[in-house]
Amino acid sequence: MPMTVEAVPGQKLYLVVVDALRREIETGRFAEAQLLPAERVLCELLHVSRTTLRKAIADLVAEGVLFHRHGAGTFIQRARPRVDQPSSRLTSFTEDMRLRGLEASSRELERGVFLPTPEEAMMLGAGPNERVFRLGRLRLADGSPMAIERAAVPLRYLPEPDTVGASLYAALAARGFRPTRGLQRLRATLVSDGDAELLGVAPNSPALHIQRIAYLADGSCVEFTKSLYRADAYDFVSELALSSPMRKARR
Ligand code: 16G
Repeated sequence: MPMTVEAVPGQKLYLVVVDALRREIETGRFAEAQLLPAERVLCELLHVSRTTLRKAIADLVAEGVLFHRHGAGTFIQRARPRVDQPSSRLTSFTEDMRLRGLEASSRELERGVFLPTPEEAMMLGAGPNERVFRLGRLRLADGSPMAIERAAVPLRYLPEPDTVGASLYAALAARGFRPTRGLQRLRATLVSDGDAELLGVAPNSPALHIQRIAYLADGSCVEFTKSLYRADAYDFVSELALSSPMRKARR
């Protein structure tokens, strides 16, 4: 199917290419591969120069329609699941996605046993020589990147870290250490170049930085996790109620 583009006088050609590519993507032209054809092929198809094509692609990357994967090419961002997440429930990513009918998966970025960083030791209440299991993952829902999570768990709760499978909470539960209470701190941030590439967003896109400290029923700290959630993928929803002293005061 030809895709020749033409700019009317006064119109920038690369913007016409942006519209043409967006239209083709929306109608599912490249849907099967999710990979944009090579520059050379697109230039021939559209009868435009590489410079024009690159400018158009850069615009679509900034918009979040396309993303570059280093060494692999330019990909089409699939329609992203958007998730409402109640901020008061201590659930795991796997459970959250399952509840929404989405399939959770992960790409491991780091897995190993380390001496804790000063921050981890402080947050986990671990001694400086107590080793921690560290697990860094890109979390996906139905194949779309949602978040980067970097978790640290004192090794005493997971002495065989190699046995941790798809769900960290399932592994903790299997040993009787499923956290029962958590504290979460959430703030807005902008993603760095490296994290942007993993999340499939433009560098400096907005994101939610979340820090979770999770405890066992006896009050000991079992998890310290720092996460970076795509701002366009997650809405954190809080239920609000008048606190009891205020309720009494109103009677
Ligand atoms: C959630 C938690 C994260 C926890 C993970 C376990 C937030 C912000 N974070 O993503 O702290 O480590 O679940 O998920 O909700 P998993 O059991 O699927 O590995």
